[in-house]
Amino acid sequence: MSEHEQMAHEASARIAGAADLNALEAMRVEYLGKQGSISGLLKTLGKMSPDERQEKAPAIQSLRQTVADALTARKDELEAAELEARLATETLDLTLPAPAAPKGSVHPVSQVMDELAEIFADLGFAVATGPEIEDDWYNFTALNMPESHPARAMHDTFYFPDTAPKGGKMLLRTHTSPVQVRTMMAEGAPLRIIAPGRVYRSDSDATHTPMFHQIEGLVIDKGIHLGHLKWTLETFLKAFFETEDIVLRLRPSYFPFTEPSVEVDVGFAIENGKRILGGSGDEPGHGWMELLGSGMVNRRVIEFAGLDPDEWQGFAFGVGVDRLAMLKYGMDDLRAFFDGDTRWLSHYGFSPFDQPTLSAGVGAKA
Ligand code: 2NM
Repeated sequence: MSEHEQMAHEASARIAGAADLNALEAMRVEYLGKQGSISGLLKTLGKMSPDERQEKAPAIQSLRQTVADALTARKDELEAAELEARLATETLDLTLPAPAAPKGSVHPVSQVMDELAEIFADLGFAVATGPEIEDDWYNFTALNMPESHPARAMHDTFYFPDTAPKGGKMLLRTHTSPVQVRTMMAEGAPLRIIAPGRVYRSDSDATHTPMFHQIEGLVIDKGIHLGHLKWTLETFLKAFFETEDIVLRLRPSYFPFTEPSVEVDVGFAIENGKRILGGSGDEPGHGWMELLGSGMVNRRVIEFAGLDPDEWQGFAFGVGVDRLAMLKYGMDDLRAFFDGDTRWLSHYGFSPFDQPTLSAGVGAKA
């Protein structure tokens, strides 16, 4: 065996036994680096005569090639072994639950608004909307509350400095009734609408927030009377609370926009200290809870809206959406509705995927 074959043999054996990639790199530098022993041999070729070089070069080139091949082969082996080791230790447990993705929920007010829209749609009511910044005339005058009317003071109105086109100041609507006036004027009669939305009154405590939600309903047709009002409210409340056991009490009241006006109470019982809707409020241990206001639309309002009150009659009602949500879903502090606390929302919020079964619907329990 020649001197170079001997060197190739020894180097190959050492390289094949390199313990890791660091040891292998040290060997590459030792043989093939700038100062390496094989590099040194290659440099001697430059100083030789052409004849001598022709004779010695093949053996040195062959040595360099053998060592380079050995280095590559061992490097592949060590890298494969390293990958094997990582695959063996860095396992992923695919049976672990995935981290929960944050998800939104439907606010109870939105949920109840949707439920109400669905129930009234079953009864043939369309949804009407209008501006929250209103003209004094639509919010008050057209609803039979002239400038000096004491009911205006009861509304704790937020006014803007701007003068309204029809006189008075611009304001934040105190109820959604101006939507009903606007719809009567735009569409005429007959009419069956609900007007849901935000309303504003300067008032704030545990049961009042300066912004709250209301739904008002309006039916204008020929020969409409209190019986239609009572049936409609009874049917709506039974569908909303998903029980046939709803007893109403209609009490005479006063609103400037209705005549006669009736306040509607619903009977409740007390179970484990909690009010449960159902039954007559006159039973021992029962009571009546005021739920909404309503009445036959005042003929002056029908006139203001441009219709002939001798031809068209109607009933109307108004109810607080936030209050309905509290009653149906057992929430006790109105202010929490508008704090935007995501813990409260994730506790009381609704899944958007439940929308097809919003409520039992009208007549579902009959
Ligand atoms: C209520 C009570 C009674 C009402 C009246 C009207 C309109 F525009 F048709 F005249 N809309 N809503 C009404 C009637 C509202 O809320 C307690």
